[in-house]
Amino acid sequence: MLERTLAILKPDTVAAGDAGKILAMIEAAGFRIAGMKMLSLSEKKAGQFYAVHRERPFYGSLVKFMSEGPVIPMVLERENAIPQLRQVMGATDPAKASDGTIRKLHGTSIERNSIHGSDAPDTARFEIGFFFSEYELV
Ligand code: 3AN
Repeated sequence: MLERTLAILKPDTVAAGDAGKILAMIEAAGFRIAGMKMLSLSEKKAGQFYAVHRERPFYGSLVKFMSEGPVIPMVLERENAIPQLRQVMGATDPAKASDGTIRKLHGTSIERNSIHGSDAPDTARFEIGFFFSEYELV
């Protein structure tokens, strides 16, 4: 089934100048870019995006990280986009991510792990709507 997911190239990726390399990996993995933009998240917006993690000990630090510089949110489309993107991303902790994955290649810690990808259809719907309106998706 053709599916859409939300990815975010995180501030570490953009600051390192690695956005293009990661985009190339995503396209090579068969995703079509249905929407893309660059913006800076305020701490308030980052906090809203990660509201599900509000009670976790790393929430404050995660919100600071996600608002420290520009990010590139994008909507990606392919068959089984949600699990397929998570496979290309690799495990949350780059140290545990498989060889050749984005996080293994570009992540530097469990927090500064280069890329976000939605984890389920309901979160994908929420996260796509968080950044994009219908007319911005092609
Ligand atoms: P994933 O992004 O792999 O779905 P989540 O949803 O558990 O992982 O975590 C969301 C984000 O929170 C991660 N991408 C990472 O930046 C950060 N994070 C997760 N676990 C930790 C942790 N133990 N310490 C610091 N940051 C974390």
